[in-house]
Amino acid sequence: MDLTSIKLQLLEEHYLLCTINRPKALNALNKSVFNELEYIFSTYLAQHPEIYGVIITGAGDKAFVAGADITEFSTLSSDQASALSRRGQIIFQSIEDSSIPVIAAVEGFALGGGCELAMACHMRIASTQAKFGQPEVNLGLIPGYGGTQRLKLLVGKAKAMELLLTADMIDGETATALGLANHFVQAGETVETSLGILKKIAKKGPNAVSGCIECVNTPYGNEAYLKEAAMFGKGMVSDESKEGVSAFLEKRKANFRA
Ligand code: CO8
Repeated sequence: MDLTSIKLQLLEEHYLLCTINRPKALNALNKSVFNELEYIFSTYLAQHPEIYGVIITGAGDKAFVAGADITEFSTLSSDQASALSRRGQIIFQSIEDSSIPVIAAVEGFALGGGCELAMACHMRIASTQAKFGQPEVNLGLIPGYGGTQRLKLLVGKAKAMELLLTADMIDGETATALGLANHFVQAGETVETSLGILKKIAKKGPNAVSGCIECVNTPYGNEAYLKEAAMFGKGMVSDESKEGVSAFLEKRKANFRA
């Protein structure tokens, strides 16, 4: 697939930098961006096992992503809007369910669908330029790409309610204090910080990493505990854990990707 709205760049051979590349529209999520995100997370990554982790960022210095593309809204029927919302939810779910880690490097605005995209990633790195918010109520709308659910999980019900109802924008430092972002860094340093985290994770057991992602993503409850126990058992007899345990006993570093 020829990509026109997302730029792909391989960093240090194993890390995919995906740059949403519509800076004139503050990287707003139009149909083309969604088609390309769908392709990357459903097809491209499956064809490239040499990729150990993904960073999503926005082109230019003004925005990560300033939301869904509002210019596509005016002609939508109710059914079409619901269908687009559901499609976006499914594509974002494929990011959240990715078996390799995905980090959002947020410089500038992460608003509406942009904040929702960042929240679908496994972690978020915010710079001094970052601004997060769910401004949909300003448009007489609600979030449609999972924002009401993921924001509540990340910052708790009370703060999520406040951010959703007031449409207040918060800076990167506040987002980090609330748990919406993992780290707060200087402007221009989010990709480098994300890469450092991905490189650290790449040294761990890849199946253990994907197992953690899957278990954390399973809604709290008995089913999640059962899944954790089953995956723990499977892991115990895997080559990966044999290497990890042997390395510990032999006082050497584990090499999971030999
Ligand atoms: N969609 C389309 N174009 C946008 C968007 C957007 N979300 N955000 C900014 N742009 C465009 C502007 O129209 C402008 O274009 P032009 O130069 O052609 O006039 C350009 O980007 C630069 O923007 P501004 O001139 O407005 O820049 P400012 O620095 O003055 O303001 C803001 C920056 C505060 C980010 C401002 O642009 C803004 O408020 N943008 C809209 C933010 C917003 O409301 N986002 C939420 C959108 S709704 C959503 O995401 C719902 C998701 C669920 C959808 C469900 C399925 C349909």
